[in-house]
Amino acid sequence: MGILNTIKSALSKTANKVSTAISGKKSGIEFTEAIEEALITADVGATTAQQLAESVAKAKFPTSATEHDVRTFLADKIETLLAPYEEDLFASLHRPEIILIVGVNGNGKTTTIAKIAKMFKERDLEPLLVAADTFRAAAVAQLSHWANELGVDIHTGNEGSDAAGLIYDALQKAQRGRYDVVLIDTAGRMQNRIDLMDELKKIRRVIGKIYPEAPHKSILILDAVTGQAVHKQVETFQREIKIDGIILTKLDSTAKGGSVVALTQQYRIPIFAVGVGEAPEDIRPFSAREFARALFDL
Ligand SMILES: Nc1nc2c(ncn2[C@@H]2O[C@H](COP(=O)(O)OP(=O)(O)OP(=O)(O)O)[C@@H](O)[C@H]2O)c(=O)[nH]1
Ligand SMILES: [Mg+2]
Repeated sequence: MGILNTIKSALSKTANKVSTAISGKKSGIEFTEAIEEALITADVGATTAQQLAESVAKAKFPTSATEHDVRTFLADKIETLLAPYEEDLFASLHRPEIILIVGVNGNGKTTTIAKIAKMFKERDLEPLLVAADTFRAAAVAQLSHWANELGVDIHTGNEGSDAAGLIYDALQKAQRGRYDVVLIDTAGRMQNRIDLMDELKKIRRVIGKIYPEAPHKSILILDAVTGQAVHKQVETFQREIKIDGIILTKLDSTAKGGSVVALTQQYRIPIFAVGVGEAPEDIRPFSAREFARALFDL
């Protein structure tokens, strides 16, 4: 499946909602309200939904306008909103590029590391995976499985060992090695666990001791299925540790794909990529145009 089609099928649940709203007549208060409601259900955020519905009303579509015309109009508007937040995972890489992956339990951190590692490998850049989720033995096994599958190196420690210490060792190994990118997996943590947030701060400090400018990217992994609750997660992680951007996972299993729009507009946070399935190849760099068009099934 081509890139565009993957995003389209990932966003089809969201697109269906919007299409249904537009399928009736093309003017009047009911029409604009239906559009606003569909956009709110897709989680683009109340403010954006209202603005977009208003701009549709202002555009005064003639009765001859097709559903396709309206969808194209909305997609163009959303593309403009999203464009400033397209962020390239491969822009201005350091050697090695140190990437720290953080987020709430089960959001897709470990899976996303496998996906990112695969993308780097495909560019002939060698990754080192760091299994710094020392809370669960299964977490190390999970990342080891992917390392094996992808044929890349992994640094592991003992269950229950200090994550920051393990990362320190891994980075020393990276300094001696031939790695282009170091991908650090961390334990899932709820945004309200202050002790775990402090651990992340410690991890950042330790990384900075070996590579003063690192982590070069701290990426927050968000689960699109979570809907509105992702806002709290962005707020907390942004406040507690510096976040350079997000990767939104599980777009394939939700009708709330519009949350990307709300997140960018509210927090001005860049998007590196989106996850569209469970396999290592199920990731796509974030493209405002592709995303906006898929959101309206174009
Ligand atoms: N459908 C779908 N499933 C995904 C995606 N990304 C991850 N998953 C699944 O979500 C579940 C959790 O993924 P993990 O990568 O283990 O999440 P995690 O953040 O590392 O979880 P913890 O380490 O427990 O905090 C797994 O079953 C993954 O296969 C995605 O883009 N789409
Ligand atoms: Mg994990």
